[in-house]
Amino acid sequence: LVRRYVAGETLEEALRAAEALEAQGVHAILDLLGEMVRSEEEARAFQEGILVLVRALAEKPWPKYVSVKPTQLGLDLSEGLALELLRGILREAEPKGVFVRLDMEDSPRVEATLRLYKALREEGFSGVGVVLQSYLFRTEKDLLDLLPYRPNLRLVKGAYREPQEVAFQDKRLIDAEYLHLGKLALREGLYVAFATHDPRLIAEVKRYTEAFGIPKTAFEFQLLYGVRPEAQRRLAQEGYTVRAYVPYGKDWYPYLSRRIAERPENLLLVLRSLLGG
Ligand code: FMN
Repeated sequence: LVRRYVAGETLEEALRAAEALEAQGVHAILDLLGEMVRSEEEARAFQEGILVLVRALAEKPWPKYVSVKPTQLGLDLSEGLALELLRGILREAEPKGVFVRLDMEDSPRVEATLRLYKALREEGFSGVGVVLQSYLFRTEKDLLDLLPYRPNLRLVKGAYREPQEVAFQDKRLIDAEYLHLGKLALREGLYVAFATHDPRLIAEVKRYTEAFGIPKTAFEFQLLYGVRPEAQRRLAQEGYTVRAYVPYGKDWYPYLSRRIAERPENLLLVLRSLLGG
């Protein structure tokens, strides 16, 4: 079911997918699917699931990396709860060398997510990163505000449907802003994860970094599991660090809905897999 985009329902299946990626020189970002929880118990259960993941990864010889969503850890119930649960994850992850990426969700949650990131850094955690979205008008200012934290940054276009009051709607503007923000971050010396499948943007990042002598160790590419797998392998063969975002778990519906909204052709693939193709 939906196997192209989701590694499976269990941690074991996700670890097998990660192992297969490793064999191709691509590293995994493991993501226990879940978001927008409505009770503290659910948030705590997700924290426990993420801790199980962190402990399993600690045993692996590969680069260890997870993504978590603030609303999976109760952000909509209370920012304090999300901070407490994140802190608990970082206390285990950091000593085990597991990097924790705070995914960025929709625009009403951006401000609080940035506060969580800054609070964790101010508490002394360093193995945590943030995401910025080029479709939001506010993002350049957010990037400038984050500079003193020297963030490990993931740059994306943005996956949520946002109103025209807060976000660019035109793909050309979103792309132009993406490159503008990415180049600004690189010039500032930040480590940037360029998370996109867009061949034009990937080519421009390669061109820009080559032209300015920015080494391949100063940035990386990230793509989603099942999307352009051949490009993932090729980039890795070219000597770039490449990570694939590997979602697993039972809560796949919102994740797949966003993938279908991005590329309506994806619906066909999903229907085909539901029909047992
Ligand atoms: N979108 C978000 O809004 N927040 C995220 O945290 C986020 N993380 C992503 C991580 C990876 C590895 C990738 C590849 C994408 C992520 N996205 C995220 C989705 C992008 O915003 C975008 O919707 C998707 O990549 C399709 O656009 P593309 O043409 O750049 O590939």
